[in-house]
Order: sequence, then structure tokens, then C-alpha cells
Amino acid sequence: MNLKVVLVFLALSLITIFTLAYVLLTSQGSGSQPSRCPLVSPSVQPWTQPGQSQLFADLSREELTAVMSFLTQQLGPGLVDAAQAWPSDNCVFSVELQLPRKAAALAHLDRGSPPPAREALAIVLFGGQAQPNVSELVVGPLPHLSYVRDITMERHGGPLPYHRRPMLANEHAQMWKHLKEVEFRKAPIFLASVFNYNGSTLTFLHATPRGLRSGDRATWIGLYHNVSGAGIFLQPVGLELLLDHRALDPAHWAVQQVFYLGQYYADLSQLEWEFKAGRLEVVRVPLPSPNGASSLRPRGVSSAPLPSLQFSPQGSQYSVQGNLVMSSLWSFAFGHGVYSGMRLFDIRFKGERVAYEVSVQECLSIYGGESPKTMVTRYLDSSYGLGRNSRGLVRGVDCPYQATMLDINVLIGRGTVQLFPGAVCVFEEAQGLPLRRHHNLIESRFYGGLAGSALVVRSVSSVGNYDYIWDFVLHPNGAVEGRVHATGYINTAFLSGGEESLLFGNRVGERVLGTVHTHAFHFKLDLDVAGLQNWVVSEDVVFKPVAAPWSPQHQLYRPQLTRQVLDREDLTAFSLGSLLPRYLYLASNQTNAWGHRRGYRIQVHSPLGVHMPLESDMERALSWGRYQLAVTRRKEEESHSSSIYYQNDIWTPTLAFADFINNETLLGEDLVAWVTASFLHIPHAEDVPNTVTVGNSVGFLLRPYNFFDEDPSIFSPGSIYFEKGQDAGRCSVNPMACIPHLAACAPDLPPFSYKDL
Ligand SMILES: *[C@@H]1O[C@H](CO)[C@@H](O)[C@H](O)[C@H]1NC(C)=O
Ligand SMILES: *[C@@H]1O[C@H](CO)[C@@H](O)[C@H](O)[C@H]1NC(C)=O
Ligand SMILES: *[C@@H]1O[C@H](CO)[C@@H](O)[C@H](O)[C@H]1NC(C)=O
Ligand SMILES: *[C@@H]1O[C@H](CO)[C@@H](O)[C@H](O)[C@H]1NC(C)=O
Ligand SMILES: *[C@@H]1O[C@H](CO)[C@@H](O)[C@H](O)[C@H]1NC(C)=O
Ligand SMILES: [Cu+2]
Repeated sequence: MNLKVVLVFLALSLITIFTLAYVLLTSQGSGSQPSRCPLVSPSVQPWTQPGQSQLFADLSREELTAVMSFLTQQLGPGLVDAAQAWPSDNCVFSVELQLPRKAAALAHLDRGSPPPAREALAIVLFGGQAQPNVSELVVGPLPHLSYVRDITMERHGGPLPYHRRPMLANEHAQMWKHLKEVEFRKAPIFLASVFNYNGSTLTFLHATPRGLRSGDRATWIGLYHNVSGAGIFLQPVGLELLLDHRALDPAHWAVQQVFYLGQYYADLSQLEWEFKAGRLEVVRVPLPSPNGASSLRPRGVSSAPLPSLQFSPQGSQYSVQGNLVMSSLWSFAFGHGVYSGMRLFDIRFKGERVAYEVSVQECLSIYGGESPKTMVTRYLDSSYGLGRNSRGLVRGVDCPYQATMLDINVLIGRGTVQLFPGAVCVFEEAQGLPLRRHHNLIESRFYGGLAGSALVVRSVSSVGNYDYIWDFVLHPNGAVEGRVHATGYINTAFLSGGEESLLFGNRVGERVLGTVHTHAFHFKLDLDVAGLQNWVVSEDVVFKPVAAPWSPQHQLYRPQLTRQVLDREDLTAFSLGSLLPRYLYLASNQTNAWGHRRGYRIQVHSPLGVHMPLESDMERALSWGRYQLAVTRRKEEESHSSSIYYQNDIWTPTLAFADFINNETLLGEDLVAWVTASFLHIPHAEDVPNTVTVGNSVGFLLRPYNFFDEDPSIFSPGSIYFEKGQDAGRCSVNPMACIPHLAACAPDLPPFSYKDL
């Protein structure tokens, strides 16, 4: 090493040392590490004592396990774990909370009666008997189980024939095995040359319902290219097969039809034969690249700045204990049905109950297309399980980074409990918009406002291709909002190039048609507006001509109110597309300070959706979709608007929603409002790779209407007011001015962890 190099090295070292020392000293000089903000992500407190909202809490891991072992004892040695069961076995398919009856729940909540027995609902598949059936068994009481009660008949008005059963893992896997090992062997050359099939590059999606009439179990199965790391939904290859799997013994299953490029064939050997003879027109579909159109791998710059964070410098304003969420304004209990998904109970504003239950009932999509799989598809996602298909949410993306993440436990499709860590999140949503504000420019100069901030509970159901983001949002003015955003992959069909293809959607890839479909969501809103006795009131306005009293030769058109109590169910069922009264609310006979009936107004936030024609033989099962809004008298026997058994037998609904509407009087009754929010989706280029949430949101809003004497948000802690002559920059005048001091702390961010892939 020569001297020059040594000197340069020494000089560089000195500069580095000085720089480091400078940085260290100055950073210390300007104040030490910012202190930690108060804890902002309240961790979930376990139950310390049995509280009231435990009535609605999902069964815990221990409870599910206890029910499972009790049933195993009771149902005898023939019982097989659902994960291993065949349709010809007996197995417990699912266990979840059996909701208490409302009267018993209220007696406990409001009148101190002992809590109703905590019970479980088990769906049992009895495949191993001469007359197989599906049975619904109520098991109780937890924690010391002693009885099993068969409620199938009372709940469904008759037995549940076995063909209505949900699908077992084995049946599902065997369907693919059958195609692979029996059918595909009939067309090795065709499959290899046209689709590059090598034994593992194809996979399948089912259409449901499975057939054309009650009793059928024959599924159209579409084939898709399967490459690691990419969604299959955008990669149809154009081949579809109809597999009859009605027989409980898979040895009797058979492919009945094959569809390829607009033609129907008896089976794959026919295709193979015609292909080899050079008579078959084919479209060769190359294997998609793992980084192709269906990939969600980032394609832009990799080191972009992170999105902005929201944090609460003074700690969050809510707490979570078990399934009970409380803020200074709101409290509610939540649950997560394994089939029906998110539900809230006993929603109270400042201690007063506003709704007993707000829940998701069904999530439907109806597809159109040229291919048989597409044209028969009517997905009823509750049967797949909106709760079963929820998974851990990702901090900072699915929910604000500091959200409280809650785990859910499910028991379905296998005999053991599955934990979905962080599948529900609770957070405060800073809306970046004032809830209210006024800048007074006339006479006195002052400003008053309140930042919009709501308490949100969210879960996401990833049912196959789609992801539905379910939110219940509680606002500081007493409003309760429900909304669902659709995102994820669209379903597609192979674009055969036929004239008619574009009648069913837009081309979104080389050989890919984004297929037209509807989305419809049904919500149950069991409001209790200042008590159980409620009335439905509509208000609207008409323009009436009036001669100006002071100048009768001039005519004015004056809006004036029309008010009507809608006293029968037939008057409160508003079909899709009909005009809703501009104001529709549930009222109590209590009055507010101004003598008006205390009420809650119902608003449906939805564009005009699409419903199945009434002539369709499956319409009755979907008949909730006829109505954008219906108010009915509440009954225990009418607690669900849909059924998980409709998916596999959509032609013979046992308790159709339309029958709930039977002209009963609604005066002073306990009422339930049922809301359909729906939209038409014509997929387009920008739905690839994923549909975005922007604009794909529908829901409802429940708003106080003379329920209070004034807007209750005037009492909200964060209200801001200052007037002329005051220094709005002073913390003592304007709490917002304190933020820079308060926010000098570093948010205490929970570590990022994710365990649910
Ligand atoms: C269904 O099968 C179970 C188990 O064998 C039986 O107890 C029940 O009575 C059956 N239900 C009906 C409606 O036949
Ligand atoms: C089939 O092809 C895919 C993609 O080229 C490859 O990853 C896979 O290993 C192949 N499988 C077999 C059984 O050859
Ligand atoms: C599809 O690809 C994934 C990932 O490579 C693989 O795990 C899966 O088994 C494949 N499916 C089928 C039906 O071969
Ligand atoms: C409200 O209705 C209930 C039930 O119909 C009745 O018992 C009560 O007296 C009514 N209250 C008022 C203030 O009218
Ligand atoms: C509903 O009841 C009212 C009052 O009793 C009656 O006038 C009306 O015809 C009924 N409507 C239907 C569809 O039965
Ligand atoms: Cu869609």
C-alpha cells in the first residue's frame, strides 16, 4: 500500500467519524427519541365475567370441540370425520352458535332474567342409512351438554332430502379425480396438443346449481390453466364437462356431456377421435406465464413510499372485550356465522338499543354466457360460507394498520376447529371529511365543526374468485351503515369467437370473455326503535298549486308533505325498480321533545339491480331479490331470508322469502326491514387482473329521524368551536391546535404479523 492511499483512507475515515459524531450530537441536541403515544390498538380483552353480549358470541374453540365430542358420543360409532367422509357416510358437517330466541335474549338483557341456554346448531349428514338425510340438530346447553334436539322439521317445514346437502371435501376431490383418471385418459393427444396438458397444468371450477331440476346433482365443470402463483379465473381453456355425481358411490359417476367451442359431445373420446382425424376445429391455448395478466405481482417500481397512516395520538376511542365492542357512543356485540358471515346484535347508541340484529343474509350472483358452465351459474355464497371463506386480514391494506384484529374459529367440513387469525377487524375510520361544519359569515363570525370519524367492523369473504368486503359502520350522529365492496377476480369464459359472444360481456384477454353477471346482497335489519312496537311511516312531497294569498292572480307551486302509516306487509314490500317513498322510517309511539314519533329512517344505497324473472323456476328461492326493501312482522320462524340448501336444490325452496309477505298488519309490531342492495356487473378491461372496490359498493343506511331532540353529535368530544377574536392557534381554544404537540409521540404500531396463508 503506498502512502497516498493510506492518507486518502485516513482522510475518509476522519470525515466519516466527524459526520457520525455530528449527526449523533445534533440529533440528541434537538430532543431525544419521541415518546411513545398511548396504546392505540386495543388488544382484545378476553371475557372476564360472563356478560350479556356473550349471548351472541360465536362458539369458542373449546365449545366447538365439546359439541363435537358430545355429538360423537350421541351419534354412535358410525360417525366419520367430515374431512374423510364420503357421501355414503355419517358425519357432522358443521357446528356453530344457535342464536337464542329474541324474547329470551331480551328477557335477559332488559329484565335480568337468566340467560337463555347457550346452544349449538350442528348440521349432520346421514349418508350411511337406507334413507339418507340432512339433519339439523340443536345441542345444549353449553358448557355442560345434555341434550340433542332435531329441529329439521320445524325449521324447514319438512325433511331435508340428501341431494340438498353441501359438498364434502372428498366428493369435491373425487370429481376432479374422476375427470383426471377416467375422462382425460380418453383424450391424451387432444389435451396435450391443444392445452399443453401435462398432468398438472389444468384445474377446474364448478357451476352451481348442479342440474336443472330438484334431485339433480350433475355439475358443469369448466377447465382452466393452472400455473403457480396466478389466479385461474382469467385462464379458461374452453373445455367444459358435465359430471353426474348423484350416486353416493363414485363408481357410478359419469360424464354426460362435453362442451368445446360451441359444440356438445358425448364424451372426450369423441373429441379425441375427431381431433386425430383432423376434423376438429381447435384453438390452441398456450400456458399462461406466471407473471401474465392474471398475476397480482407488483409490476411497477418496487420501492415506492408507503401509503399514509392514520393514528390516534391520544389512544383509540373504543374497546373490545370478547365479541363486545364499545365506544363512548356505541356498543354492540358481533358474531360471524360460518355460513351467513358478519352480524351485529344489540346495537346501542348511548346505551339505548337501536337494533337487535343487523346481518348479512345472502350474496347472490347470476351469470350469463354461451358456455353451459357460465349460463347455469347462480352462486349463492352463503352455502359456500361467508364466514368459512373469511381469512386473516392484512394490516395496512385490508384494514387501517392500527386496527384491532380478532380471530375467528370455525368448525365446518372437518371434525376439528380451524382458527382464522385476524379475520375480523375493528377500527376507527377517520373520514377526512367533516361530519358537520359551519363557517358563519353573516353577523357573528364563528366556526363550528366536527371531524367525521366512525367505528367500523369489517370482515372479507373470499368466495372463489370474488372478495366481498363487509363493513358495518357506526357514526357519531346515531347512523348505522352497512356496505359491501366487491373486489377480486372476475369469472370468465373462453371467447370462442362466435357471433353471439359479445352479448355476454366484454373481451378482456386474448381468448377471454368477462361474463356479465349480477350481484345482489340481502341484509336483515331488525330495528327496535325506542322499543319493540314500531310502525312504518312514509313521507314524501307533492307540489300543489296555490294562489298567492296576497296576490291571488298569481299561482305558486308549493311542495307539501304527504304522510302515511303503511299498515300492512303488502304495502311495505317495495319491488325492485319501484319508487320508494323518499322518506321511509320505522317509528315508535314515543315522541321526542317536539312531539314527533321517534324514528329511524332506512335508506337503500344501491343502483338499480337485476332480479331473476318471476317465471323462472328458481325465482322463488331467490324471492328476496324481488324487493329492494320489505318490512315484515318479526317471527322466529322467519329468521333467515335464504337457506344454504338452496344452492344444491334451487327449485324447491322450503320457506321462500316471498311468503313472509302475507299482508299481516304492522301496527305497533316488532318489525324487520329486509334490504336488497344489488348491481349489474359487465366486466371490462379494467377488471383485470382484479375488480377494484371504487364504485363497486352498495349498502344501506339507518339514520335517526326525530329519534333525538337534536343532532347528538353536538355532544361529541372532538367538536371544534372558535370565534372572531379568539386565537384558533392556541391549544386552549381549539383542540386541533394541540395536535402538533400531542402527535410529537411516535405511534405505537403493533408488529406486522400474518399467519393465514
Ligand atoms: C334423518 O336421519 C336421522 C338419523 O337416522 C333420523 O333420526 C331422522 O329421523 C331422519 N329424519 C327424517 C326427517 O326422516
Ligand atoms: C407441467 O408443466 C408445468 C409448467 O410448465 C411444470 O411446472 C410441471 O412440473 C409439469 N408437470 C409435470 C407432471 O410434468
Ligand atoms: C394448481 O397449481 C397449484 C400451484 O402450482 C398446485 O398446488 C395445485 O395442486 C394445482 N391444481 C391441480 C388441480 O393440479
Ligand atoms: C305505545 O304502544 C304500546 C303498545 O301498543 C302501548 O302499550 C303504550 O301505551 C303506547 N304508548 C304511548 C305513549 O302511546
Ligand atoms: C290485505 O288486507 C287488506 C285489509 O284487510 C285488504 O283490503 C287487501 O285486499 C289485502 N290484500 C291482499 C293482497 O290480500
Ligand atoms: Cu362482479
